[in-house]
Amino acid sequence: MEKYSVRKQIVRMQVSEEGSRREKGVGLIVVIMILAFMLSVGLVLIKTTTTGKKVSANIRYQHQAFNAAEAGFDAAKIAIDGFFADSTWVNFDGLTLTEPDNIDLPTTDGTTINPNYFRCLTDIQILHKLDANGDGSPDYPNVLFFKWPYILDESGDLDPRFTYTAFLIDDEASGGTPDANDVLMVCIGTAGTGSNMTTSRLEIEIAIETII
Ligand SMILES: [Ca+2]
Ligand SMILES: [Ca+2]
Repeated sequence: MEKYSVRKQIVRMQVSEEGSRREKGVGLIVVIMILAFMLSVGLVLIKTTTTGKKVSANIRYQHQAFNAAEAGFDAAKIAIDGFFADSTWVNFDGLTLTEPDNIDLPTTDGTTINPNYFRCLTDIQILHKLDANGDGSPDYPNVLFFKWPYILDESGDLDPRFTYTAFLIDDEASGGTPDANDVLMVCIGTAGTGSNMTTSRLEIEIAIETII
């Protein structure tokens, strides 16, 4: 009997030892789970913070590109006002962009969509098309401004990241009665360079106002 009871005790001890080992195991798993949870929360936080930064940087670039397009409109309007003031221009006839590849025509033959129509192209595609040889100057006439920098950086030099491009498009190129006294002004603003470039486009109808 005694022998049996001792054995039983030993068995109990073993059981309780196993129990405490299991508790330790559970504790460890809980700790690991908490750590994993904290780690995942940390990862989510880091991801959210980085994404947030990216989004705010994108919004900032969008604003800067839009500001650049607006600056392009202001500069082009001042230049055109000057051309009319000194009679260099009398109307918009022959001063709109037609090259390359009939960029002002929505269709190639009246029915087939022209893939080179400026509204079928992204801003970056238009900029590349206008300067295919990449020397920084437009390869075609009738571009009022091409990638024109206008903001000074910290050292007082023009910052190449912020530019505007402006040209005129015949607003009746797609049809309608030609009117040389009105035209569509297209302004493309850029912020950033290379693959980090953000662009913005403005299309504004302008007309000659006769002051009597
Ligand atoms: Ca060029
Ligand atoms: Ca017109």
